[in-house]
Amino acid sequence: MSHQPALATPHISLTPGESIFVLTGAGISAESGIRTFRDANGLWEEHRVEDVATPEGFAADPALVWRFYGQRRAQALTVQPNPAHRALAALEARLGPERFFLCTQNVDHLHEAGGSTEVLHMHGELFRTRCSDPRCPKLPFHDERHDFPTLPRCECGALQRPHIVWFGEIPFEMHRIKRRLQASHVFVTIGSSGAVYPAAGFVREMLYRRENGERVRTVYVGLERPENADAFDEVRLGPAGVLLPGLFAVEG
Ligand code: BV8
Repeated sequence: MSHQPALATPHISLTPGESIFVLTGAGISAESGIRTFRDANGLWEEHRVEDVATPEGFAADPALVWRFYGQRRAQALTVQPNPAHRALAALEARLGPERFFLCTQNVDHLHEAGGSTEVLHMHGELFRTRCSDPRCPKLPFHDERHDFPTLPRCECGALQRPHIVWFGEIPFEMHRIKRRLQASHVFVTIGSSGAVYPAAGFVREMLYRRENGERVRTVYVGLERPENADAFDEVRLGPAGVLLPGLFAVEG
């Protein structure tokens, strides 16, 4: 396993027929001005993210949780995608949906704003709201409200909640994620500390495939070594907005 970022080959090359699974975290939006969790932790009303981003936190103080998400909506409305988002959109356009799969842990809209057309938000989306009652038939809807003088309620009478996967809840579309993990040749994580599961465990699925004799490659791209660095073939250190443009070389 080469961890020599300075000696890493210049490109991540994709030969004809090879497919890629890209997992992104808060680090890819950092250069757009969106706080990562590592620096957001404890900044939100002196609460840890794990405290306000849980069903228990919402049940205990829904007004605090709506303030937390309202602040993030307001901030996200002021930012633009950065060259890293655009580089992934260009790669998607070059490879097409069969060979390129983008799964993000981020709840912001910057991948779409940067031109990505198929984005799997495994932890939900900041600009969508849903009814907190799982029995209510009303579907999640686009919502840019960020100031809540009174708690928002569904027509059914139940509180509305952010359409976000909180700690202790099951991420969305895990079956589709697993299928693409099983089918991809190259796995790249961009800007994630590797602290949150199951996302931080995806790279190990690739290692299991290699132990079964499959030829797979894994690369981490980010500012610092992630907690799961040892599971990657390569760790490339640097800002995503600088490293991503020109990182991929598609052959044929
Ligand atoms: C689940 C929505 C069961 C909220 C989020 C004990 C041990 C292990 C696991 C657990 C445990 N106890 C509980 C668990 C499970 C728990 C978990 O992992 N907890 C952690 C805290 C220990 N996980 C869950 O509860 C998940 N659900 O497990 O259900 C299950 C699962 C599968 C199947 C069946 C049952 C649900 C987790 C989802 C929680 N919701 N987001 C919101 O956004 O408000 S997670 C949230 O935190 C983000 O979405 C993101 O995923 C995560 C933060 O991670 P990162 O994205 O990595 O961000 P971070 O700030 O940490 O790192 C940024 C990185 O970027 C850094 O490395 C930095 O160096 C780098 N960077 C900075 N600038 C740049 C850069 N890189 C490049 N360029 C730059 N410019």
